[in-house]
Amino acid sequence: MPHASQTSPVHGAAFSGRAPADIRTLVLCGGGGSGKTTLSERLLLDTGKLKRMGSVLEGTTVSDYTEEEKKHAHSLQPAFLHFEYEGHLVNLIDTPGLSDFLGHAIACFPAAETIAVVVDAVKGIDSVTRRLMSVAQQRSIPRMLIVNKIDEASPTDLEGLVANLRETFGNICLPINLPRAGGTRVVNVFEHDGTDAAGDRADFSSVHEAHKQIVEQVIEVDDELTLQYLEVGDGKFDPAKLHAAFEKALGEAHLIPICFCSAKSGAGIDDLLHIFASLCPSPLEVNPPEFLKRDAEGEPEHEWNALPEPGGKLIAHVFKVYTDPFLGRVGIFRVHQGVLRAKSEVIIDDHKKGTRLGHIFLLQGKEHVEVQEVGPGMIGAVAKVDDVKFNCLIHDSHELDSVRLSPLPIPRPMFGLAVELKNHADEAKFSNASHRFMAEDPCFTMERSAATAQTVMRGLGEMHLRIMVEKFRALGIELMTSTPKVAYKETITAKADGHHRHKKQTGGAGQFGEVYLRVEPLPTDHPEGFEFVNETVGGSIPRQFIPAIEKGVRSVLMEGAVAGYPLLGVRVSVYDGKYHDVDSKEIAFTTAGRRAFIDAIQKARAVLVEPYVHLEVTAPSRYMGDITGHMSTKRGRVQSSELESGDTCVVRAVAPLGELQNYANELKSMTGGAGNFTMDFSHDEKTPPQVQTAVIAAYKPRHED
Ligand SMILES: Nc1nc2c(ncn2[C@@H]2O[C@H](COP(=O)(O)OP(=O)(O)OP(=O)(O)O)[C@@H](O)[C@H]2O)c(=O)[nH]1
Ligand SMILES: [Mg+2]
Repeated sequence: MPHASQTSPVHGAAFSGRAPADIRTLVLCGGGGSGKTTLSERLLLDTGKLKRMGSVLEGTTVSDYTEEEKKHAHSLQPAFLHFEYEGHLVNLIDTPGLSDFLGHAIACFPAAETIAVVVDAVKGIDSVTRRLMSVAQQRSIPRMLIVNKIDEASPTDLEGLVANLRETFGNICLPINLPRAGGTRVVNVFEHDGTDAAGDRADFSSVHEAHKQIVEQVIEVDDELTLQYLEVGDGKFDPAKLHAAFEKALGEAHLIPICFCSAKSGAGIDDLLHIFASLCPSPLEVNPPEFLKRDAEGEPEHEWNALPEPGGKLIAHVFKVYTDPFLGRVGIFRVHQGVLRAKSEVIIDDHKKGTRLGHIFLLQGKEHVEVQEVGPGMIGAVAKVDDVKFNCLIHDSHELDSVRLSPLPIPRPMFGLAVELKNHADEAKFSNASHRFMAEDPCFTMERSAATAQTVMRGLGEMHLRIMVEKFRALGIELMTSTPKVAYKETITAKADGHHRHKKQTGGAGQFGEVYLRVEPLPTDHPEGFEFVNETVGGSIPRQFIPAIEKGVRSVLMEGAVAGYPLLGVRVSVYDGKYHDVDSKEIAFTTAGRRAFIDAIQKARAVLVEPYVHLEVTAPSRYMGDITGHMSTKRGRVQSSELESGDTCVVRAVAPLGELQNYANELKSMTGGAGNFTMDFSHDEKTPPQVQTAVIAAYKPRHED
């Protein structure tokens, strides 16, 4: 449901900023190289923000301003742009499209009212397009499709692409404009019905038909309008009357408009801007972003909606953090309610103590303009506040301490690279930089694995990690890299009992504790992978020693019991034991618990499991056989392989992550660079017996306490 009408008294100082009804915020996302950055450049040029259009290849665009972006000619992080059109302020977030940087794009979704997915007119739909469309749908955010590069495609190609889009994303996808004059212009089919001066001239399809289709789709959301439409007869309905219904159709995912343009030639840009300003929803017109709130400790969380009005209590969500050479740590936020003021005292998440903000800014690429206040619906930046973290909430009332954004489906970093410092003197610098990069990139982690004695960085793909290595180098930290050893985990497959009696007599007071316990497997989807239950009766072990036993048991989890890998999927029930009035101490029960647990695990048919990932590969259909065949050499299982219209195929498979360290390159050489894929954690699965035997044999146990 869209927000209720907003009329409430102004809270605190008067707000002189932009009215939410005037603001349009869009995330521009879509496959790598589909033209988002060039399109942003064109939009800035045509709205007077630029005198000359920059070029991605020459490294002169507003969006791709970092050294890494210029070098690779791809966006690697979101860029924040804004311009005015038809009396509205349009905020545009130009996001990276390579699947290795997808997390950055998805992280921006809660900041926008419209997700505009750019599709390359020649290359068509790829895995990234599908993924973004599906995330936007899950979050109930209005979507639109922008078919770019129409200068390169024939009318037949474009007509085929429309059919593909409708087949893939449903018949709710309908053109809102159509190319005409050989792709040099477009005609808006929502506003024109083919009978006026613009005529019925489109490069394919018919203005009249397309008008009828989109109008009928829109009015379906409103019974009253449907009746009126039937009375008036087709093609003679004033589209100006359809605004509310149009917003409703977008909000209910009953319509996904398709627009055509060429960022290069400028075709369709005016109409795109007109659609942004006149038809994309304002913050007041959409489904509110999904926040959760807990009213009191121990109670379940419930949905909570912000009201985008300046009078309310402040709620701003930080969806991007980066380090600027001059400003230090910068947090980019979207204000969802109330007004965020420079130098004000705010609360971050549930911190007890307030935080004093410094200067706040609006952004245009790397340029930042200082402002005094940022109101609801706006995107701003705050600098030099160390407490500001990715995904935190900035607010001004302890009543809102428990509010958080419902978790976004940001891809989990699976792809690993083992790293080692060339120069050990860089240890402290390396640790600082690792923490900084983890704070800035929701899809990057750095961890030390005790089992493999390796430091492993994880990200979404080979290119992502290569760029991370370059970022370390830019800070003077040289890293040596290698393929990481597989991150196995241990789990058990049978129930077993364990027992240990710990008794030590050294001079004075001794140590005594005896524990009987049982272990059994937990379901693989158990959230924590561990449960500890006290089943003792009659005080066989006094209550105060139970936490000590749990501590002993837990001490085994990290280092495993059979091969040195972390252990998961175990329920432990302590059911009996003995104690001694004088000699029983916590330490004695910690040791007894630990040893009894190891005893049980060794009898519980422990196995090694390894991470499996879900892969979705899109490529020209002639490579389908190669892709599925190659999967079987990787111990992978193909789940589906489908031919899509438009000469592409989609292969979905699960495979062990350890076999896919070089998949990006392998796919590239298999498909001559035309294939692409997304990869996501699927599940943990038992390793083949020969692998397991070898790994266990190589392990030298350390349980010598
Ligand atoms: N012919 C043609 N080429 C275009 C058009 N738009 C962009 N390009 C070219 O396509 C290439 C990729 O453009 P970008 O703007 O970097 O694409 P992007 O979507 O920002 O790419 P990522 O940042 O990697 O996601 C560049 O060489 C552009 O010049 C267009 O409308 N027509
Ligand atoms: Mg780009």
